[in-house]
Amino acid sequence: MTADTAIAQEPRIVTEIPGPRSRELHERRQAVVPPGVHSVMPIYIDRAHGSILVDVDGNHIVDVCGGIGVTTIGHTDEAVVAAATAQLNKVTHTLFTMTPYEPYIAVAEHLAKHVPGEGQYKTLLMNSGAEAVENGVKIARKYTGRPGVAVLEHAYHGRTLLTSSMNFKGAPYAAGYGPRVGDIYKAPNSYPLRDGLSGAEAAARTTAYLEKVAGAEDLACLVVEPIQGEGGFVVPADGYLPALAEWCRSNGIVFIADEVQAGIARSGAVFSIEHFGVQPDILLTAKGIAGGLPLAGITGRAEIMDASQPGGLGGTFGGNPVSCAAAVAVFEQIEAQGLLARAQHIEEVFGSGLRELAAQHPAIAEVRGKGAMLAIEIVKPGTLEHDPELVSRVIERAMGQGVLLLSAGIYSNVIRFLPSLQFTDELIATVLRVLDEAFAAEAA
Ligand code: PLZ
Repeated sequence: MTADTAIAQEPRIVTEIPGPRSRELHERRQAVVPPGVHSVMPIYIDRAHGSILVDVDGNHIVDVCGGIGVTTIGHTDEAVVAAATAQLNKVTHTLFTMTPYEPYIAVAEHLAKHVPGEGQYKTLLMNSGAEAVENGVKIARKYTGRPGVAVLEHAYHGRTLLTSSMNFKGAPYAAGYGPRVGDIYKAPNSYPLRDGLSGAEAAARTTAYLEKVAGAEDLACLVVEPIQGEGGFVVPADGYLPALAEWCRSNGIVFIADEVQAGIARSGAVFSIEHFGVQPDILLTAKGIAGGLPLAGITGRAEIMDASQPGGLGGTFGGNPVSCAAAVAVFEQIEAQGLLARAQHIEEVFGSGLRELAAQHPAIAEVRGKGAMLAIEIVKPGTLEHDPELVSRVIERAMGQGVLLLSAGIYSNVIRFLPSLQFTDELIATVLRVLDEAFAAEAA
């Protein structure tokens, strides 16, 4: 079996949405899958290629979500499928901490090459974004000998017990699963649309808060998404991240960039932190790194990574050979397919189209983001009041036209766009037209 490259890269709706087969599967699922595992769109997918999902009813859906920023390179990219298939046929598992293999090293080399910073960088591989965050915190604690974990308001870091305690949004992620993990401090972030602060002012507010509430000398790390993902694609004001990094450096705090959503070419740079001129001590990757297979990286300065004792780090599936082979292909394809330029092109075309929409529809308060990580924040016109109902109605209308969109933001007040880097100008035009019609219909 090879990838279904024949899938036409356009929307095609042939049944009601969800269609009869999706509804049947959804019914079947109720008996065996708990409701805590909620699916935003109960449309069951059969196959996919490039930027198109084909559901079990034969509907072609334009994927502007990419499994939340995972299929950055596109669904079933041929090079990724070939590399993973070849590895699958060679060896699928040995456990790197038992009897290791080369692809793990190759991924670590790619990460070390791309992470912005001088000196030696080393990588631990795990399976998921949350595990990357968990291990980043462990490693920082071991290195500093301190307990405290600083995070920012509006942040999202995962669903394990530690990471769900780090998320800004307690409900639904941590509610009912307590006691929550202690020694986590949630400091104000930079949110230019809403706080009106310069980067320096916002950073001073963040660090003053942490010095008062946590005490800098108690902090092992500050974990920051350079561009917040679930929080609503919040791009911090210029100078904010460099000021935080400098403050961390002068206080012996490990600066951890959570690049799980923004990383791996999505933002138009391999890592989104590059846009801000910051060299992180530890950089976390997952999602897009292996083109859809589970893999996560914790890449840090050698001195920090080397502080952990042999046996302190790892896990059965961490750095699975098939995932590693896929990740190597992803890194190779970033260059071979000019994916950074593709992301920049998407920012230009999609971004300017969204700004045109914002000029016509007063519910769009702001267009923001970088590369193929773009968003619009939705408000009641003339105010900064959130309008999550409008967000969900626009998303529903788009789905009816075969365009899969996703919300973001603490108040579900943002529509985010995470197209693959294969997203064509025609598809961008389709999404813009569908949005334009949806906002016009809602305003009528
Ligand atoms: N850090 C910045 O965006 C995952 C959540 C999907 P995992 N975000 C999408 C869902 O509904 O569970 C994320 C992230 C950032 C960490 C994570 C966690 O990554 O691979 O989901 O564990």
